[in-house]
Amino acid sequence: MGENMRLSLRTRPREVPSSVGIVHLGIGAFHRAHQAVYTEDAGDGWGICGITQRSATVAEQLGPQDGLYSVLERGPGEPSARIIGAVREVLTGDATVERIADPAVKVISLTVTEKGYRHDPATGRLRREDPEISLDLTGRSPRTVIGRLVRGLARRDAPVTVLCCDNLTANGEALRALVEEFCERSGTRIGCEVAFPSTMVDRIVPSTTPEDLDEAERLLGVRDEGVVVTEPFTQWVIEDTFAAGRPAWDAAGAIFTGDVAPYEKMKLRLLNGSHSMLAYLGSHHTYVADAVAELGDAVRRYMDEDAGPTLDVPLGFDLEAYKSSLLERFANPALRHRTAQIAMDGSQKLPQRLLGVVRDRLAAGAEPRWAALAVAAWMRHVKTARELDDPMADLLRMTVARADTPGQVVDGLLSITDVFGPDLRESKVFRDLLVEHLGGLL
Ligand code: CS2
Repeated sequence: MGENMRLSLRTRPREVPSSVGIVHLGIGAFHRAHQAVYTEDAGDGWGICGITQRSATVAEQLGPQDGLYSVLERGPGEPSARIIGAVREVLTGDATVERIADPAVKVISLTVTEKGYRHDPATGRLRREDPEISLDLTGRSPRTVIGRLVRGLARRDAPVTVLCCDNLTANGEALRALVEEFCERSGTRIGCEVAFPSTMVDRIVPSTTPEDLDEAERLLGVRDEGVVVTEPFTQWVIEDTFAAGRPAWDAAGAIFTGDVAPYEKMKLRLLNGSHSMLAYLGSHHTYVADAVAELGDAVRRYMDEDAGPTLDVPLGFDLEAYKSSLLERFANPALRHRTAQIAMDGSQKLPQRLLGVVRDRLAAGAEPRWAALAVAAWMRHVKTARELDDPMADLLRMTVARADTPGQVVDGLLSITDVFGPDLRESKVFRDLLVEHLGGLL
C-alpha cells in the first residue's frame, strides 16, 4: 500500500471550472465533511477557495493533491470513502481580504469555531479586552476573522452572502452584529449589499487518526493525506435570504426555510448540549460511544426533562424520534469521537448549549437538574483538568485556584459574567443544584 500514488488530478482527472464562487474561512475537517460535500453534490460547478485560519496544515495536505481529498464514512456497516473535488484552492489567512474582494465570489462561508469570533458568548459583542481585535481596530493589516471579513467586504461593490456555519445561536444575526460593531468602532463603511442567513449545520466529525488514513488508502487505492472521517448522517438547514445566488444545495439535500431558529435551538440544546454533558460527565472515557453506554439514561433525562420543554418544535417534526436518533449517533462505535475534542472551549460553548436551557427552565419555575449536572461537570473539569483547552483558560484557572469547597468553586465561576451573564448567579435554585452536584462529582 505504501507504494501507492498520492491522490491528485493525475490519479483522478476532472474538469476544473475557472471561477471560484465561494470563499470559505476555516477549512478544517468539518467544512470538508459537510458544506463542501453539499457543494460537490449540488452538481452545478461551484468551486470553493478554502482559507485556513491558524495552521497551514490543510494547505500542505491539499496543495499537492490539487485540492482533492476523501471523506471516510464510518457507520454500522463497512466504511466507505469518496473523493471530493469542490475545493479548488487552499490559501492561508493573509489571502482572505483579497479573495473576499473578488467580484466573482458570491458566498463567503465560515466555520471558524465558537472562539474564532472573539466575542463574549453572554452578550454577543466583540470581547473588549481582546488584544488582536484592538490591533485590528487600529487599522493594521487585519489578522482576526472579523477584521479580515470587514476589510474584504469594504472593498466590494457586488452583493454577497456571508454564511455562518458555526454552532452559535442565530448565527447569521450574531455575525451581522459583530461585523456592524467592528465597522462602527473602526469607522469602516461597507458599500455593497450583504446578506447574513442563519444556518443549522449537523454532522459529527472527529479528528482524523493515522488509522483513518490507512483505511481510506485501503478503500481508494491511493494515499490521501487530507482524509476527513465522519458519520453517515448529515443535515443542513439554511435561511433562504441570499444576496447573489448560491449552489443548488437543496438538490444535495439541504433544507431551505424562512426560519432556522427552531431547528437551530433544537440542535444546539439537544445534540450539542448532550454532547457537552457526555464530554464532561464522561471524561473518564476516551470515546463518546463508551460515555453514552454508561450515561445514556442521564442524557435522555436531560433531553426529556430539561431541554425538550424549552423547544418550539416545528410542525410535523418528530421530537422523540430525533432524540432517539441522537443517542444512536453518539453510540456509533466506529466513529471513535474523543470526549476531549468536545470538552475544549467550554466557556464558548456552554451558553448556547446548556445555559439557555437553564434560563428557560428557571423562568418556567422548574428545576433544571440535568442541565445543572452537566454544568457542574464542566466546573469539575475546570477545577481538576490537567490541561484546560479554552480561550478563557487563564481566568478560569485563576478563579478556581483558591476555591476549596464546591460552594466556592461554583460562586467563583458563576461570577464570570462573560459566560453566565449577570443573571444566573442570582438564582439560588441554580446555585444550590450546582453545589449539590459538584459536591457529588468531586
Ligand atoms: C461537538 C460538535 O465538538 C463539539 O463541541 O459537539 O462539533 C458536534 O459534533 C457537531 O456540532 C455535530 O453537528
